[in-house]
Amino acid sequence: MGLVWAKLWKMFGREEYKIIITGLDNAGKTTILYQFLMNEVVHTSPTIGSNVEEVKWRNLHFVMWDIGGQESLRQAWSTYYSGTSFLILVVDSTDRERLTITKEELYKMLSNEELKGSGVLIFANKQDVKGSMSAAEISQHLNLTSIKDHGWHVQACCALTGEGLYQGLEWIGAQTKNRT
Ligand code: G3D
Repeated sequence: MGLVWAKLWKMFGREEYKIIITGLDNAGKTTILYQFLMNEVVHTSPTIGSNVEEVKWRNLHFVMWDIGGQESLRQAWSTYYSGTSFLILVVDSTDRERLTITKEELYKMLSNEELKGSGVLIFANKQDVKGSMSAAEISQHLNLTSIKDHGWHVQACCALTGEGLYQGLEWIGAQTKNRT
């Protein structure tokens, strides 16, 4: 992963990027974040709310939290949206039952003015589990083709092995190039 990051570092250039990592609890967000940051010294900001974690690595600023199940805190989350370049939505591809909640939350976020212009990367995680939904299935359930006002990309991955994660970040890297 160190090499991966060296490549990404070049890809992202010198500009600062804020990346929100979100998804339901148990989707694999923490595993993904720590796969990205493995072997790297990172600066973790003190947690502001009990469900929000912030990590800074070079010019990347990650904000991570769970969506769903925490209605009372949800209003405060939009305060973290400001200045977000990319939204990473992590989906547990084995969790068919809660995909509807994920969908609702995704569209709620996309309709937020502060996230206007942010690119959306959807990780279809846990592809190693037999019977999990494919990236295409998740894309269909989430009706991603209806999203016209945000760039989006769906990527199959397995956070445990790291498979697919780099391809997802490559898409983000390419998007940053398109913007400049
Ligand atoms: P969260 O931060 O979104 O809540 P976590 O999710 O990163 O804590 O992961 C929740 C559980 O899913 C963890 O298992 C983790 O190991 C597992 N997990 C994450 N990614 C994958 C994956 O790609 N494949 C499989 N099979 N499991 C994954 P535990 O048992 O520690 O709760």
